Amino acid sequence: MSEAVSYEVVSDEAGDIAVISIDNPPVNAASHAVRQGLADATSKFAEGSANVAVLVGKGRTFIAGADIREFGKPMQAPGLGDVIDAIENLDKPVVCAIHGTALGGGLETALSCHYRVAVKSARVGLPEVLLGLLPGAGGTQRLPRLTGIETAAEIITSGRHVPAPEALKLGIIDAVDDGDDPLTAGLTFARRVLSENMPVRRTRELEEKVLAARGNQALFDELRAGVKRKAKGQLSPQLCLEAVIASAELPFAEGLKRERELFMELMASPQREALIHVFFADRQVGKVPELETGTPRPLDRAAVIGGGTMGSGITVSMLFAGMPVTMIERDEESAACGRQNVERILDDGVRRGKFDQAHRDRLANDLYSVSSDISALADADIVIEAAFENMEVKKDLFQQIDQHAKNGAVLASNTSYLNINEIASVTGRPQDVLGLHFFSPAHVMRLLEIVVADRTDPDVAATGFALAKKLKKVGVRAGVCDGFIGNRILERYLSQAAYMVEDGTSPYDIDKAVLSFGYPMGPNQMGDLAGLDIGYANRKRKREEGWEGRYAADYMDRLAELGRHGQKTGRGFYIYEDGSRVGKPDPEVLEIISQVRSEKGITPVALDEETIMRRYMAAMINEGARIVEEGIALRPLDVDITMLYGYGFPRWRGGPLKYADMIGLDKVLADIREFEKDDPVFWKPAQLLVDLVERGENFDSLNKSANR
Ligand code: 3H9
Repeated sequence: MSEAVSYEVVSDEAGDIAVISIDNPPVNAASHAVRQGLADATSKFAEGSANVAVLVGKGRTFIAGADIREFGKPMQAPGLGDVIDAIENLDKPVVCAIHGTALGGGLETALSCHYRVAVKSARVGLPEVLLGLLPGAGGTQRLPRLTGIETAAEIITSGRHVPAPEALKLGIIDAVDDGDDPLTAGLTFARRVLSENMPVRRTRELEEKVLAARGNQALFDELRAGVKRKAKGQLSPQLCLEAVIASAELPFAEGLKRERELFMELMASPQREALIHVFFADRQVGKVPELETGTPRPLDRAAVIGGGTMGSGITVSMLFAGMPVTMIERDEESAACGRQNVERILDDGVRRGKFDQAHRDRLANDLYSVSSDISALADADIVIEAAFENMEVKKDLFQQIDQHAKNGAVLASNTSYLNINEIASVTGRPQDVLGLHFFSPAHVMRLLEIVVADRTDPDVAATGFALAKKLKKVGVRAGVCDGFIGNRILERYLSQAAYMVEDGTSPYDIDKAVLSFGYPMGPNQMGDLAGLDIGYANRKRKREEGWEGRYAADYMDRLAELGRHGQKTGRGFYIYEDGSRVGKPDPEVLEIISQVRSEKGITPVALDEETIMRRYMAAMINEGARIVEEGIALRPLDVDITMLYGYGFPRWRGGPLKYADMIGLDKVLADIREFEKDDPVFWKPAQLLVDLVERGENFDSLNKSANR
């Protein structure tokens, strides 16, 4: 028996009960040792005296799935499918006792047992789709036999975790135990099996629900259309559904074969590689040096300065986390506006059914208060300034905050571009200052850039990460520079998009290319949503500050000057009729752009979709590389996570630097060198990119060496 699985027999009044325990911390993943141990335990039980077995996990969870770290390496026998078959084929019943989570291969193992009991807090699911895979050990064939194909399709294509009480209703498990000890729950159920002489019940033999759907093409087509709509270019949801449909259309053994073929297809796909990169990057991004040396400070009360869009969104995200927040505005009128903004978001939550009126009132009245007196921040553990994006305004506010904040309070600025060192320098406590860059709408968007300035104390940085966790956000560590990680990269690819338009490509073709790459919207649609007047104001500021480089936004200035500010004015790059959020292309915009081109003497050359994306991505990757090279991002994976959670980069492409690795850094560099011939200022290759190509390494080698 392997060390990861133990086998013992408990003699009970009801008879002998075998207990098979899995012990493979942290999450009992079904790695080789577990599979071997289960295979051995199954044989032992088959030959032994016990009449029933309980399969249970030790530690915090039942099996959380196959061991993802083994993917891509040669598979060591026995495979999980073989172990699962052996359990199901037994002639004596096995009861699976679930706590924590039974996910992926974990639930598949549970489905091969003859009965399933779970503690109340347990959750089950087949989340392989989120890794670009499908359940490859019989899950797509067994789950529909318990729930019917529509429910199985929903669970498998979404990957959601199903809470135990719902799993009971859906027929996935047989009982929910009131206690919290899975072994006790399993033994209680096993005694029932013995006393009631409950038979071996094999999931694969339960045919009724799948036969009910056999040949129902209309249902299959409807399911296919639904999945295609949601999948947006992602392959795994579509193949998950095909495997589920096979459970209705084919006998069990053939269905399993079909599942295996589709599983192998996904295993070989770049989407699987990208999504597994994201799975590990999600878990690595929070591992930063300050969390090793620093200790988070308390986060019991917060103050937010500013009640505009950002201030109210930040306030609401803290209210959602149960934190009392005092919002501070400069006068009574602005304070009233701030309250209105917060209440509008809360009311919207009630309207959408996210919470009820009583909860809304508790957040608005008990946890939230607003004041026009800055000294009201005196008892806050953390103060977040979310005022107008202007250095002088911020410096003035930080001087005032410094006067009133209590000792040890964390002082944060929600600036999206400005220098945190400069802001910190006006206080007598620069060690307590950091940047917390939220993304709009702040109560929805999951990204939080945690900007660690030169003198930020590790405890303060650690508090930023603790806040991210509390708000259920993804904290990414960033260094100080104009735009930090995300906006600095954004500026580069938006500029590139503007250059392409000025040189002859239609803005609508750019949006189309970016959409078909997998983004939810293109850069010009995004401009319309954000407001073209905002970019216009920023460009004005930059020009006043002596901005250099090729200027390609004349046509955008022209649009803004014509009052085409985007969705809010019904016209921007697109026309929005009758308040619609879906814009239509406007020939007048193409006219304006072509006018600007001829004034500048540009002979337009329109690029095809592939070239558009090569340029767009190369701009993003080159700047990402520079950001890593300068230490603004700790690792390439921090750049990936930033672009995934804050800027709509398609998750199944892994983030820009993983994408670069997958197409090959030598190819990206060759593209940049080619573009450099026409525009050497914009396209200077990042030194890190050049070095990695020379060394035959890639961004992931840097991730790995940083995480060692
Ligand atoms: C599958 O099953 C395929 C089969 O259908 C077919 C086979 C033929 N493997 O998330 P946490 C690590 S595909 C290896 O921070 P939590 C994780 O990296 C699998 N490692 O904890 C982390 O390591 P570190 C389908 C894994 O409490 C540590 O465990 N299953 C695996 O917040 C703690 O993880 C899934 O997709 C794994 N399967 O959440 C479930 N899982 O400390 C994936 C975790 O070094 N797992 N690790 O950073 C999860 O969703 C969450 O981990 C879970 C716990 C909810 C279980």
